[in-house]
Amino acid sequence: MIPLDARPFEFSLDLPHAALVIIDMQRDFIEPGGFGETLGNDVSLLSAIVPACQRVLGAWRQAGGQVVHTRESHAPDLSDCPPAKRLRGKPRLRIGDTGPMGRILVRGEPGNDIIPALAPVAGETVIDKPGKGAFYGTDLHARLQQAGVTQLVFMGVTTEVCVQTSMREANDRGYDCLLLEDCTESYFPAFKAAAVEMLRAQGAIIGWTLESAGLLARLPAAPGC
Ligand code: C5J
Repeated sequence: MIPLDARPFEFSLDLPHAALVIIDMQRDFIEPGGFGETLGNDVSLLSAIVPACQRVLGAWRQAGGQVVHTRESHAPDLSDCPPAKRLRGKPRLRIGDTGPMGRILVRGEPGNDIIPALAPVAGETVIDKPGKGAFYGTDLHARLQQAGVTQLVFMGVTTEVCVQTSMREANDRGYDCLLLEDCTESYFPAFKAAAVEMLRAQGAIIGWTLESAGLLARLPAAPGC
């Protein structure tokens, strides 16, 4: 066990039984012209966390840890996108419409890819999820159980939407969840701050939080170290 000085109290990282879960670090959310921007958001806020996410991903891989990437995405015929999701609000482009990076949030389109800086490598799990949560409509829970995973370390975007939803789903399924505070971001800084507070409140009711430096200082340099 690796003791981490997390909040609201110590998190004992069991590296062989932990997975790093990177939520939706996709071009559609992080680059201009994607879904995030069509909703009226300033996407530059999100790209600021990429270097911190890269450092953690690199160290986690070096330590031999398991990695899961998620993509919020829909089938080309949008059969997994309920009208309540597609028609909500007044974005410039809706899910399935064609934008500068291809069809918005559609699998296989350039905008739906994970950003090159955090691209998955062979052996890592990639989950396409039609909802906000990583467990809804996916086989993630079965895959994690198969791999003996009991702890999840979260990074990604956006904090109060897909990250928080996924953490809550994971908590209800019995996983211990740790959120890396400087490796998650929202288009709304106040929402990020509130989400981080509420997740760890009441004795880690949903999970723990930690700045990534606290994890990087403790990860072994190579598997088994
Ligand atoms: C949103 C996400 N914000 N990945 N998706 O629609 O948080």
